[in-house]
Amino acid sequence: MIEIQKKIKEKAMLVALNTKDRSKYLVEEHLSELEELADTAGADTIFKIVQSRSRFDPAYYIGKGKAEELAQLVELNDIALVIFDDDLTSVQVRNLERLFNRKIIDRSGLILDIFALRAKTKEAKTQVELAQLQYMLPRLTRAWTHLSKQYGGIGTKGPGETQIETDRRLIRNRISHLKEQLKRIESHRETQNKGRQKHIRISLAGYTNAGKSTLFNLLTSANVFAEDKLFATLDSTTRTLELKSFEKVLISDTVGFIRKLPPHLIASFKSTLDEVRNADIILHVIDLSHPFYEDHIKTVDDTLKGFGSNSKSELKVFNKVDAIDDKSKIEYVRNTYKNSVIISAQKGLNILKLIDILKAVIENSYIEKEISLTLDETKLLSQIHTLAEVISIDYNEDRVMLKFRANKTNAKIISNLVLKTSKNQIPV
Ligand SMILES: Nc1nc2c(ncn2[C@@H]2O[C@H](COP(=O)(O)OP(=O)(O)OP(=O)(O)O)[C@@H](O)[C@H]2O)c(=O)[nH]1
Ligand SMILES: [Mg+2]
Repeated sequence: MIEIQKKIKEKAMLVALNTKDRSKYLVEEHLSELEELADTAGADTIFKIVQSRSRFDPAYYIGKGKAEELAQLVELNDIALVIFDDDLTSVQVRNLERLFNRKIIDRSGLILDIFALRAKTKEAKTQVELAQLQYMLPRLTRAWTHLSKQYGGIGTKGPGETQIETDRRLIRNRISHLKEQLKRIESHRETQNKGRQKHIRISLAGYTNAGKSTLFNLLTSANVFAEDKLFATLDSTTRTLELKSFEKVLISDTVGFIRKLPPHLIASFKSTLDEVRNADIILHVIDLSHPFYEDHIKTVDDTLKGFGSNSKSELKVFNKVDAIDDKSKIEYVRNTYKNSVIISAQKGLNILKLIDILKAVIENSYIEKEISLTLDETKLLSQIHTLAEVISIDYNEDRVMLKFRANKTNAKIISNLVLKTSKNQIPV
């Protein structure tokens, strides 16, 4: 994490491959996204290099001749780090480091650095450190083999290897320590969430920089940090959304996604992403002004699927319409994405429509039920209160009539609870 401080204003060269299965246009777009990432991490991009090649080179990622040519360019221009758009194998990193004699970073490494730079809370810091160490572990050989080869003549090979083993052991210990810590944070969060079970939960999700935090602030008058940089938000913040006729609706803003998000990162951000995973409704925010917004939608959909989101419904929110001149783009979105709304969070355009649609979706997610309990079964009442909004309770002589409103999952849980306690008939 200290690394990043040093990287500020470092000159960088970005390298990508245009292999047979990729279009030139897409490779260039990926490279400009990599430039944004580099900028967020504090690096100055001096060169962007694309090599056309039928496939990756197993030893150098790009061709060896090209690598040698670039190494000279790096030397001549005082470039401090070389960033590759795809993830490199440890062999490639080692070979490239030797050839360039510079820091070699791949896309995952860069994203991890940005997360480390952005992490503010203890939870986010722990999550990032865990992901960083897991990423580092298999790559640990590089520096030491590099050094032991370099100084091989004076017999440092043995101590070098011992050092790797020591480092590996230390890292493994730290990883288990961090995992323990995260478990504790997670169980604390679960306790916190218990009180929230009965409320409808909405989660904002989307590609990084789509405008999630801006929309969140607008809807809740919160003050979440929003910025035109990638990964401004790493934690989740939950607030109440005031909607007339609903007791309480909770809305959360959380970390954004990007293509090729390192799997370690997704795994260690599990508890943060649980907000999204367990939401009743996902508001999928999309930056409509981005030329590749449809690729972004696909990345987000795949990422959500990838970590097993079990949200019941999703509404696509096309944001930044104020930055669109092309009317046909808006028309296209209207015709293609049925379950969607087009807004500007920054200019407050179409927000009332968004709220109306949201109310309808919420209405759909809630179920109202009436059940009759024997006096003995009233011991379930406190549990029911945590799972549902109780609308009314009428005490008769030997029975209690209970009217409640809950999301579909909780309504089912309550039905099962009552069934388990007795052979009560539940009117549907
Ligand atoms: N033109 C325009 N810009 C917007 C709009 N909404 C947000 N932005 C800008 O887009 C940038 C990113 O906004 P954020 O709200 O930080 O985006 P985010 O999705 O929370 O981003 P991360 O937390 O980094 O994933 C900021 O510079 C916002 O001012 C909009 O409706 N129109
Ligand atoms: Mg944000």
